[in-house]
Amino acid sequence: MLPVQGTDWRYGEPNNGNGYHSEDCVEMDPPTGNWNDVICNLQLNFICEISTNS
Ligand SMILES: [Ca+2]
Repeated sequence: MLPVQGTDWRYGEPNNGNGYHSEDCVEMDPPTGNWNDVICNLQLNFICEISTNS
């Protein structure tokens, strides 16, 4: 597995819950795919790792 290279945060993110709570996980916002830091006990869909060689 390769480390994350680059970022694509939504405007204003990561905001760590604006100081109200800790946000140590990340979701992707459809349809842009921009990132948002979120609390880690949310049940969300997942993405799978794919090869870039195909
Ligand atoms: Ca956030």
